[in-house]
Amino acid sequence: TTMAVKQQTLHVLSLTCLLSSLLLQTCRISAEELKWDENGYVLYCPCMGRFGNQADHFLGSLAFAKMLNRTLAVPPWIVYRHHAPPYTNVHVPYSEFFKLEALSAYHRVVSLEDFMEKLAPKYWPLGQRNAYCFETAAQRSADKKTCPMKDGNPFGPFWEYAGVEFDKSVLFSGISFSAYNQPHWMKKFPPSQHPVLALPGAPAQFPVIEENVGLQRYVVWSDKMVKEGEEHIATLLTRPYVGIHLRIGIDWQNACKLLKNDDAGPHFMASPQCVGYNRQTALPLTMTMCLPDLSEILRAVKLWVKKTSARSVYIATDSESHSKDIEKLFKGKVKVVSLRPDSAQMDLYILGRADHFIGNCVSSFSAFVKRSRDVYGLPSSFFGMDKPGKLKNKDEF
Ligand SMILES: Nc1nc2c(ncn2[C@@H]2O[C@H](COP(=O)(O)OP(=O)(O)OP(=O)(O)O)[C@@H](O)[C@H]2O)c(=O)[nH]1
Ligand SMILES: *[C@@H]1O[C@H](CO)[C@@H](O)[C@H](O)[C@H]1NC(C)=O
Repeated sequence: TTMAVKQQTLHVLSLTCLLSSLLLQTCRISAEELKWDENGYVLYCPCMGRFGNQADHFLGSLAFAKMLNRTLAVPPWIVYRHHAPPYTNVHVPYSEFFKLEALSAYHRVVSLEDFMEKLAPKYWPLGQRNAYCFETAAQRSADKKTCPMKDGNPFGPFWEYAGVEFDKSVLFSGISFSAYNQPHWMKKFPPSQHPVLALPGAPAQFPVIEENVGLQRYVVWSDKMVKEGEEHIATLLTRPYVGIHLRIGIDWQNACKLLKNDDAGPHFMASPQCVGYNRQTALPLTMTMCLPDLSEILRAVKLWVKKTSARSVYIATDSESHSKDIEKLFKGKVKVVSLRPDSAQMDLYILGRADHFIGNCVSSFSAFVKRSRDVYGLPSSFFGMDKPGKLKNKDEF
């Protein structure tokens, strides 16, 4: 029966298609002929870090493509599923999580998948697929002249997913991705001779530079994510709710140790988001900000629950949730929730919609939430820093 239903649906579909294409010509949505952009394309592998890192790099890459007036081929997210099936990297198209169209308000984009399927066969044919990289990167290859596009994980699997073999390498040096170098890029790689700039990594800095933080406004959740997220919020939480991000797992404990050992200074991973982007005027970065202990977690949660009259707390965590300790704080009067099994993107969504958010200063996962909330003027603080950008925790509230 299912087959029959499917057949029938197909029938109806093709009929509707036929009709509308005759009458309205609207049946070409999928075929809405992607036009080749004479100003060229930027392709890159989001080959550094996990979601938060990839998101930071994405914003910078979007700005880079706009700077060169090239269309950005938006890559999928690389999700590392090495401890659960399918025990390998998963490539999740951008539009699974976010609206591709929303990016167009800022700049021209196409998904890497569409680029490869609909444009590459004709305009970027086999035999003409150049890789572009820094000379220093090519130094690592056997002949010292080949870009290491597919060497190792996640590089190899990524370009395999995209279906790309590279034919030739084009090397560069003495040029950065900053706005200052725009004329250099245009002169060195005019789109007429270099239509597709395919790069082994993001043409961007980590963490995202201050001037690109605002591009977060174009990263808009997909309808599917919104629907699912709102359902979770409605069933699990009572507003107002405080959302917290606990980045306290073993990998993070090790990362934060670097702060103790050498004098790393206030800029460490995503910390500019709370200490300030200017190195000269940056506030000190404390161990508590990197790795809050249980007493700091409880202090901050108590403060903000009280301040916002919250009726529930949402905990997103990379390991332990401390939900029992947090529940005890409020003697059962505040509902304490975390999602199991957890999903990074669902956590990000729910944290983004909280009435108040307490994040981790050094984590780019927290930074994604902070930036999204800033777009809508929603309040955020950090463990170890109640007022971002201000020196002391203020007890005045
Ligand atoms: N579901 C979920 N996953 C988390 C949470 N915190 C961290 N993770 C996972 O850990 C990863 C952390 O890597 P990033 O997103 O790049 O962010 P980061 O905190 O700067 O961490 P590093 O990459 O280790 O520097 C996330 O992408 C998630 O996969 C959380 O609260 N919930
Ligand atoms: C940028 O590229 C678009 C699309 O190719 C083109 O229409 C536009 O004129 C270009 N702008 C500049 C300033 O070159």
